[in-house]
Amino acid sequence: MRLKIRGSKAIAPLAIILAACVYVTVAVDLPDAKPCNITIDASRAVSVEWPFQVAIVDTDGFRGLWIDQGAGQGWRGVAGGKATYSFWAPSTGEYRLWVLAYWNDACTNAIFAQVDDMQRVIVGNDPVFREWHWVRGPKASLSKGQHTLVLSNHSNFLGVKEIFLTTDESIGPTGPGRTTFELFYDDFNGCDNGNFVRWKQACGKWRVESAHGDENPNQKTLIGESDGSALLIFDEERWSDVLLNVSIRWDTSGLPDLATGICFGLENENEYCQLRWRSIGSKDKTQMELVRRKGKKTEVLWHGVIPWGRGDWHEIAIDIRERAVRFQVDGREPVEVLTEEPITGGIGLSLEGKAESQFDNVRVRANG
Ligand SMILES: [Ca+2]
Repeated sequence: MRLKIRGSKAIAPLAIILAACVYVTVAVDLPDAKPCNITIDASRAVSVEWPFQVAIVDTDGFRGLWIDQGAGQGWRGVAGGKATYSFWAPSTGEYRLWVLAYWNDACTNAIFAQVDDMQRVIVGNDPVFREWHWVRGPKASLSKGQHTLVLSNHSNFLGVKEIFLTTDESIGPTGPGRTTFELFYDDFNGCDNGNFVRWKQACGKWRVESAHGDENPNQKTLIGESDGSALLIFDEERWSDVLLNVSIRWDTSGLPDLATGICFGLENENEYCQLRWRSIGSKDKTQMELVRRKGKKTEVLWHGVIPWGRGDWHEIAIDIRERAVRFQVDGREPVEVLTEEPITGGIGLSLEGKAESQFDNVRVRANG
């Protein structure tokens, strides 16, 4: 296994930092304040199982890991395949994983990653296509010593050139390729006729439809339908300190007590924070509320009446900090609410009453 320090000019100073890391951890074996970086050449796997292969993956002749188009998607159980890497962590600490990746399209933009016996997670689902770029993965708590990373087949028609682990959250990888802080993205246009199987349908009816008829049949949106309540959740990951964006089209002119909402800090289908828009029988206004739900208890943390065109798409931005939520509708003046309890968890989309609502472009990005 070859580990290299990125960039020849950086070798001397980084080698000094590395040496410092090793010295301190030998002495006390505690996390080191100085950053430690590990770069793994994706073409240097200990073992590679088809449909992964080591191939020349770009026009500069750079070798990397590759899965051919049509080889089979792992998430559907069509094909397996994995690449196993062994690497040395020079210091005990929390390491952020980054992957220098190439995705062809929205159907082929993710890979599974597993460090040691930790939970396997999805890396990717970002909307950068046909361009090498750095994708931010999860954190791994590593002790000083030898570790194993397994990349396995989630989608096909993709490549990986490098893997980078760092204890420094303030930096992304250097070197070629843009950096994306996308953690999750779904525009519902995707593959397999609007695949949204990553979401869980807790209740209500959910479907993906073309939003613009024959004009643009490839542009699809998610439609939620409720006969009392509807909830769609994504709880594979627990997020905090993130920016959540969602586009919503919701008719507010119906009966009072109809509502649609965006959930975050979701523990389970009965426990979450929610930004929701209640119908007040108006064609151009809605009652917006920030609530925290715990079982049957609903606590309203903030409320206000805001302008809302019933036939328009509205852009919602929710900045989720550890004990604060800052939200913004259509780029207008943001509202900030402090919370007593920390906010960490999955996300969701919801409806209340006999109602229908449209959602699109759900995006989660790391803050900073
Ligand atoms: Ca869409």
